[in-house]
Amino acid sequence: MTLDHPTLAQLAEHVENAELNAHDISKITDDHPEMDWDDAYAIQDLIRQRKIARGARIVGFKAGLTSYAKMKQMGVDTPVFGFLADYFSLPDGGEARCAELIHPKVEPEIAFVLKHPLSGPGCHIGSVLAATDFIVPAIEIIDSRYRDFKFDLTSVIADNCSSSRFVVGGSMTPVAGLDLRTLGVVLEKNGQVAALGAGAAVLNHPATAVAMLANHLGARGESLPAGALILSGGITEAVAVSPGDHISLRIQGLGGVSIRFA
Ligand code: 0L1
Ligand code: MG
Repeated sequence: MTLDHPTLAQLAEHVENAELNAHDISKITDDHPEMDWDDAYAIQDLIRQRKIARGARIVGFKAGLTSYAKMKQMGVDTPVFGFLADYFSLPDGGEARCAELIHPKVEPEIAFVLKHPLSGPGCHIGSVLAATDFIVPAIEIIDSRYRDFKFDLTSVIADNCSSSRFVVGGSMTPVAGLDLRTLGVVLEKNGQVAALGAGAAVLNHPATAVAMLANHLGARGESLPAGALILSGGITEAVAVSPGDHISLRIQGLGGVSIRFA
């Protein structure tokens, strides 16, 4: 930890205001190059507390940078983690308002809903599958608050890992008997295939990302509660969207989900 509390609080306000007012900012490490991971998660925690103090509910968590390609690109060997507030959630087939966002991109993901709490350390794929109630297809809308999506790792963690909006499909699938690694994923933009993938693109198995999230929270004295929704990570590269775009996702055996950008 390198920053004092007033600086962390000022940075949390600065980054959250960029989100709430949909304006971009330069990455915060430009002014605080000494910032470390603990500072970054402390800023993210302060943003979470600011939202809770204003009456928002935390409905879940997410793992980001979960593909080996993206981790290599960022020079890290672990994913990053963020939280999901209630107002991030959009209805299936509904509308995302671009005026509320800066430069949104979409990612196809498998979302887990837990029936039992999960706490690390020591969480593994087996614990995650045993604690999972069902999975649903999900489109995550990421929107870095940093100009041109240019950031380093600590800046992006402080910015709640670019979390912005998400939409989940309504077909609940139990995990028993499913091989999540081989589920095929088709993401379409305006009726054209925009990206293709399979579940194994996320850390070889999407439940690994959930286990790592539980272990990350456990190290900080937190856990994943029953009922939490967890976005396990982008299965393909993120696809940029603009007003007028229609995005639909189909995941083999899990059904589909869609969103329009207005
Ligand atoms: O959900 C994600 O994988 C995003 C993590 C943060 C990095 C980015 O904005 O691409
Ligand atoms: Mg994501």
